[in-house]
Parts: sequence; C-alpha cells; structure tokens
Amino acid sequence: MKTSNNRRGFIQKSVLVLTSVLGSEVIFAKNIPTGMSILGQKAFVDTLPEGKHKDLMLLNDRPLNIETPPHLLDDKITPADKMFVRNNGNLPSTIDVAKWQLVIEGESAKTRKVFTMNDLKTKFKSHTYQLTMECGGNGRYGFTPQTSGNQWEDGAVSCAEWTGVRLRDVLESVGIKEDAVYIGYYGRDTHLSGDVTKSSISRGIPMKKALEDETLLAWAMNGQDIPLLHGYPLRLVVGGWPASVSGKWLTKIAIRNKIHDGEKMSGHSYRIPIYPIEAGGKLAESDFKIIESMPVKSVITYPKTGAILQEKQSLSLRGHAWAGDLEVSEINISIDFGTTWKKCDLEKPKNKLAWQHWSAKVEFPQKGYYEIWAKATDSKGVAQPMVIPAWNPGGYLNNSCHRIAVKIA
Ligand SMILES: Nc1nc2c(c(=O)[nH]1)N[C@H]1C(S)=C(S)[C@@H](COP(=O)(O)O)O[C@H]1N2
Ligand SMILES: [Mo]
Repeated sequence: MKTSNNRRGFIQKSVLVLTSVLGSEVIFAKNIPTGMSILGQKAFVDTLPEGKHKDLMLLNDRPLNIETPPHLLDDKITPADKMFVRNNGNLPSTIDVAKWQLVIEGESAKTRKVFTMNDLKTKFKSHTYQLTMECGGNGRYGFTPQTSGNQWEDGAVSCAEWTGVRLRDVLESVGIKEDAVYIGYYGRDTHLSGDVTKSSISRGIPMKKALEDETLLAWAMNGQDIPLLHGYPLRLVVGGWPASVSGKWLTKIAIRNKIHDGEKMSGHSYRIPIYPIEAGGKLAESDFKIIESMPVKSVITYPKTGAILQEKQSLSLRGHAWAGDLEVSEINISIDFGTTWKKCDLEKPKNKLAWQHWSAKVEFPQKGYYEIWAKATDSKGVAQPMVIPAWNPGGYLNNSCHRIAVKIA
C-alpha cells in the first residue's frame, strides 16, 4: 500500500511540474506510466525567447541558458538582445511591480525593513555604473575531463549600464550590527523541481564587497526597465565577481553573521580547490574556497572568427578586457601562436568594474591561415594563460586567451 501511495504521489507531483513547464495542460497526464517523463517543451522550442538576437546560442532550455558568440559582444555597452542568459530555475511567473517588496533582515540586521520599488527610487540617491558580469563557468567547455554544467564557450559575459541605489545606503538605513560578515540574496524564481519552498540559487558576498560604491540594487539596465530574463523589476548587481552573486528578481537580502549558507554556496558550486589538483581528481568539502574576484580576461569582438581577408589589407581588431576587482593594465595580440606579441591601445574603464575597450592594427606577411590570440594583463602583473588553467571539479575560471582564426586570401 505504502509503495502505491508513494507512486501516486510521484506521478501527481511530476505532472504538476510538467504542466507548469509547458504552460498548457497535459490532457492524459494521469495515464503517464510511473517513472516516464513526457517529451515536453523541447519539441516546441527551437527558437530563442522574444527579444534575443537570433545568433545567440541556446545551451539549455530548462533552465534557460543562452550564450553570446564573441563577435556579438562588439558593442561598448552590451544591449539587452545580446546579453547572455543564465537561469538556475524557472522564471518567475507573475510580477506586480506595484506590489513588489524588498525585505532586508537577518541575524546582523538591527531591524527588519520592507521597501517598495517606489521607496527605493525616492528615498535614496540613484547611481549609474557600467558593470562587468561574467558567469563563473564561462569557458567551461575548455576543461578535460569535461565537468558538469553548461558548456559555455567564451560568451557568458556582459557589461551593461546599471542604474539603482547603493546596497550600502539601503543596508545602513536598516542598521548593520557589528558582527555582520556577509549578505545573502533571495529571488522570486522557483526551483526547477517545482518545489516552491526551495530556492534555485541564493548566493552572497562578504560585507566589504556589499558596501562597495558600485554594488547596486538596480531597477534599470541601459536606461530601461531591466528585461524579465535579466531580473525585472529589481536586481542585485555586483561587478567583477562571478555573475552568480548578482541576484535577479530580488525579494530579500539577509545580513548574515556568518558566511551565507544559501543554495549554491557549498559543495563545488562556485567554489574552487585551495591547492591545485590533478584533472579529474576529487577533494574534501573543506578543501574548497568560494570564488571571489574574477581573473583577468579578454575577448576579440572584431573580426568574427572565420573571417577571410584580402592580402596586403591591414586589419583593425578590437575587443574588451576586464580583471575582476582590478584594472587591466595592458593587452597584447599575437598572430604567430604566441611567439611575438604586439601591444594594443587600451582605454581606461568608464568606472571601476567596467570592462575596457582595446584595439590594434595588424598586417599579415603573406597569404595563408592565421590565428589571432589576445592576452590581457591585470594591474598586479598577472596575465591570462595561453593554455587552459587549473582544472577544478566545477569547471570554473577558464581565463585562457581568446583565439580566432582568419585566412588571408
Ligand atoms: N534569482 C536568480 N539570480 C541569478 C541567477 C538565477 O538563476 N536566479 N543566475 C545567476 C547566474 S549563475 C548568473 S551567471 C547570472 C546571469 O545573469 P544574466 O542572465 O542576466 O546574464 O545571474 C545570476 N543571478
Ligand atoms: Mo553563472
């Protein structure tokens, strides 16, 4: 008896999930054999969501993960239609901005306060910053053995212009206790399983980063409402750290007296080994540390890989470079597989934590196949590696040089 009850329970639960995923009723749902799942929405989704450039790459539709090919990152400020998407759970279904609330609470909050969108917009000074957001797993495809998770190539990065209030101003208006060490965020999206009591992701940052000028509670991106896919109507935006700390559809910030222990703060989620391990190796939970500032990296956004150029034409290259909390101090390109390097022109960042634009002109000695490599160096003298850096179980922080192929015809 017990087994059949459980089985019925399982069927009902999975049907619930499936109907909500499809957005239309599964008519004979009660006939689905135990343990069998329906083909589902994959069969109907062969295009990207509305508002996304058609040449973005759909990595996964459940949860939705969409990557930007590097040549579509050519804009100085990433427009919404070209911004990569990384969802861990289901998009929030209904959003009523008039009723939207942000709760600030936690062991280390002096009191609990609730803010409406209007409170945030009218009671605090607003600020606008360009902020680089790169998924911690950008470049994961480069690791061998392959690690689980989205096999991002080079395009899980963006730099948009975000407008909102400083998290610091809002936290200070609530009151921060002496023992505060971390903040943790909560968003309105739901867990993939359909279990509404579980968060899909709830990460955080140490107080020092939370209180930084550029850490925003943002309601606008590039001068418009934040698109639904990117966190409408309110988002925590933290530049230079793994984008997973920039909580979308923000409903709550907890001021914690310990390192935040929300979903995806433990195991190998956004954590890397303290010491180098062999590729494919295992290590104890206590031998991981949380990823903080992202490493130095760059992309070549023009030309597109696979470009065919005329002989004796000089080629103008361009792209962006960023270095987590630091600045990029230099970027070089090579057309001879790293034997010689040429220094590029590099702009200053618009503000701290914004990516920097670079450009260079190159000439090719004769017809043939070439690769162009770009290598940025941060303000502490650390450069991108030319080979894939240390393997880690989560497949994070592959900041090896971006390469493109060109032919001179
Ligand atoms: N609430 C919520 N916030 C989230 C996520 C999510 O799934 N839910 N994904 C995180 C991860 S892992 C990344 S890389 C960025 C992606 O931001 P984007 O989709 O706006 O590019 O959002 C972060 N914030
Ligand atoms: Mo991410």
